Amino acid sequence: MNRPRSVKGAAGAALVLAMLLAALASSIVAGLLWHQQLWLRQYDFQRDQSQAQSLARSGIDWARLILQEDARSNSIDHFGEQWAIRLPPTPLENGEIGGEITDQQGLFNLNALVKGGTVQPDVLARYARLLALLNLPASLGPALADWLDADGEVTPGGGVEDGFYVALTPPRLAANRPLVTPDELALVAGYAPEVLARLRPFVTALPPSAGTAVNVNTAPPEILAATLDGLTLEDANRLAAARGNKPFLSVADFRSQLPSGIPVNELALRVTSDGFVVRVDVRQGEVQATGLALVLREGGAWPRIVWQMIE
Ligand SMILES: [Ca+2]
Ligand SMILES: [Ca+2]
Repeated sequence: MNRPRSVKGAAGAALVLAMLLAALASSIVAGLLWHQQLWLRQYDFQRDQSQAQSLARSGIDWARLILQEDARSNSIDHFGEQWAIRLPPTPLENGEIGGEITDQQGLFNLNALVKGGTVQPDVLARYARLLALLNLPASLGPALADWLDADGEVTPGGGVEDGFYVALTPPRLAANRPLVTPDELALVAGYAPEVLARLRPFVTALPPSAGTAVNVNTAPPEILAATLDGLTLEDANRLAAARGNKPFLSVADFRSQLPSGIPVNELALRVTSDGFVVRVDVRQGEVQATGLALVLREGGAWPRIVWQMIE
């Protein structure tokens, strides 16, 4: 017996509606589950991220403690000390932590080129020797001096002031203040990426309070040769190799091992370090965090953080 057409149509519509409702219900459930999973994943991510960042901060404080203990227990600084030992990635709950403390006092302090707003000719001469040793253009010295100094007068030999920078796209002005990090060199005339790559291992940006003298126990041979006019790179290499077994105990000790006839400015040399860069790498779950800080030892005080980045 045939059912009336309308009843048949109604049953068909009901079936389609039921199927639609089932499909909607399952997509709502799937959506809810997906949202819940997303929420849980976001929760995990945020928890891991905040843990990783707080571990990076703790790592920097731990490095400060190592540096303070070192200052208490001895009066020279060299690569044979505890602070100089790199911590390889070390497992901890839900991740790992590693890091290193890098001496900055053996490097050329770019900010020393200018003191009280005025270019220091002796420091500029040291920088010129470093640039020559690295086969970099001599004009980089005056260009940086003008970037740092307070006046608007162009330093001879390649200096440029605001007139050069305002003509750039986008225009800018010379900073006329010390660098916070050497990365700012990228803004200075002539400091192209390939120049920075060559220069970066030898330079730092310490605040004026860290002084301008370099630690002869940690300075790369190029810095020793640049600091002491007349010292060849070959002699500097020999001095650097010798200190590996026996660090210099004093500037006089270092001086006694120099070839004869090298004029020594004792104010440019030291056997201690105040400035250090601390780097801490942390992983928590799938989240990575890095802590980076410039730390300064000042007397026996708790080492000061000059700047810090956690990301
Ligand atoms: Ca020490
Ligand atoms: Ca100037």
